[in-house]
Amino acid sequence: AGEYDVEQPNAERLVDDNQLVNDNEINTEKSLDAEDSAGIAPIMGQGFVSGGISMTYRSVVLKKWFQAPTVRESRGKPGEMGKPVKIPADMKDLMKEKFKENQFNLLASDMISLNRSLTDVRHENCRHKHYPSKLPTTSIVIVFHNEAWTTLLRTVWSVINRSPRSLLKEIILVDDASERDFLGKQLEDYVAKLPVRTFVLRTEKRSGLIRARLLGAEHVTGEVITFLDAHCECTEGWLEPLLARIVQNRRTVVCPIIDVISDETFEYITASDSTWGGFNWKLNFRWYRVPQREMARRNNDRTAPLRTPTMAGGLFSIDKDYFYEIGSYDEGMDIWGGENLEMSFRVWMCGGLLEIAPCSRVGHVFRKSTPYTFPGGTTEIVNHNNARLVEVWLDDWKEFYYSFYPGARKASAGDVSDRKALRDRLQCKSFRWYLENVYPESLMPLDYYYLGEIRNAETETCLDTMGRKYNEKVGSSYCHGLGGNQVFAYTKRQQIMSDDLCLDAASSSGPVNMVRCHNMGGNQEWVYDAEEKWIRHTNTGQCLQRATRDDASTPLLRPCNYSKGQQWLMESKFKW
Ligand code: UD2
Ligand code: MN
Repeated sequence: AGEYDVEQPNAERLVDDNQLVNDNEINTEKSLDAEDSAGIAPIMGQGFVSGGISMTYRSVVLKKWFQAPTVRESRGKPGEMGKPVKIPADMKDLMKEKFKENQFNLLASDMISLNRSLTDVRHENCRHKHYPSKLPTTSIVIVFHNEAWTTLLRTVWSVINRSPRSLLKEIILVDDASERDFLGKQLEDYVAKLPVRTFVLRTEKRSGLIRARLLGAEHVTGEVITFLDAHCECTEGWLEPLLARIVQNRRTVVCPIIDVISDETFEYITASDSTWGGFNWKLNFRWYRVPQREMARRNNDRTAPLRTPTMAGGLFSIDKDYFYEIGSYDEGMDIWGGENLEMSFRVWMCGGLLEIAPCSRVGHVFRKSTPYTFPGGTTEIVNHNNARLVEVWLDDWKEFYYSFYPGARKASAGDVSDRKALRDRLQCKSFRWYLENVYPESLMPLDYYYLGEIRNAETETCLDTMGRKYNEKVGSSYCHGLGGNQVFAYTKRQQIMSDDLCLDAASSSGPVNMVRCHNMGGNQEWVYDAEEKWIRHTNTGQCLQRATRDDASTPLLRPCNYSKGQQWLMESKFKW
């Protein structure tokens, strides 16, 4: 029955400073069944989103540990085994000050060893899996702009400490015009001494993460490119499950499960293994619960690779040649945003596969807001990237994006002819094909009669979600023609929907609520009579009527009576 947004992030678990969480019992179900969106779109004001070393690797890892310059300091340091760091009361001011530098608790990060230990958070059955003996080599590409020293180097050390050396070709750091001294020569000198070949590339001017990754990719000598953000921690056995999928099929793009490193305490918190990537009308990436049909396809094996409609974007492996065959990245995209959905649609529509390998787990520091500048304006840049994405890949469904978010029409996509030519050359399938075959649970309905405002003939007001949330009454207000809360789709399934909300009436006398769309008809089924202009609720046989004077902004159900207050016009300025 459709998909459900994953409730509330992990914040609750971290609130009580004095509470000692028993971290050896990491429960995949409970701890982060969470992450509304795993921190994606931090800038749009959207809510975002064990036992140590396993036997097989113990000797290898110990050896690596002795090569680490910080190993002697790591024992007894805060944060070991992924535990939260507690900042002493007299350091709270300093903590707040340092938080601003990167929008995470830098003081905490600086207290933790670069080599900190983590629990083995994998599902029990992952530990005994056999992978092909001949896996491809990979190069790790990490791009950063003004990253903190300790998060960057902890990312690097976690790769070195937890990847089989034979598979690790090199680590490529791409400095995207950072303005911090320590990321200059000091960084180069440091990485020169690492036990794995590591080097720093630098963009000439600020290029944004997309073009920075393209620069990194050019220098890859491994067979597979693995991208990571600069504030990650890889856990035991993270790499093999990614590479193994590419051996199976070189057109597979594979992501780990992205666990959460708390931006407040740096605690390592496991994420749910039953979420996949989706997106809403505004093209924000979101985590949703994996639908039953995909669970069934995997024979309910929680360790089997999971096909996901979209990826978060930062952490994935891809065959190097395939990366270029499939069109690498859109060079016309700036700074941040959009490239993850662009690549997701492209991979699926052009013959590839996008998966999450649940036995691969990598932590990432999700931030609530962005620490760096967006030269040219945050909204402008994200809208520009999204415009490129929708113009090339979304076909007719781009209207959901533009209607819902009319401000985005002002953004210029620039010249997308190369990307359209790529789509032709690769003979990619349509967005309809994607919705039908990859993502039938999408919030963008496959077939719909109407998309736009719904205006009452008598009051001239429009149905309006009023920005309310789930299970609240639908409202109506002055028709502003600005989309957003006043845009509804009337779908072939006879839903009246706005993003993930559907008009829903549970009884003939009760209110008309906005409820998470379940795609099963029932209380969410409405018949629009284009003659009478009625919106008739199938289950109760009643008609939607304008708000009364007592409750001025809440339309309700009443017996159908041919009054003007029951006439609703679906004929807005929007294209449909
Ligand atoms: C998520 C992705 C991120 C990217 C982004 C959409 C994860 C965990 N993260 O956002 O990889 O796909 O969505 O674009 O899936 N950076 C630069 N130059 C810039 C801006 C950023 O090099 O101009 C670096 C930055 O230092 C970081 C990486 O790019 O290492 C990703 O940026 P982020 O961490 O701010 O993005 P995040 O995790 O919010
Ligand atoms: Mn990140």
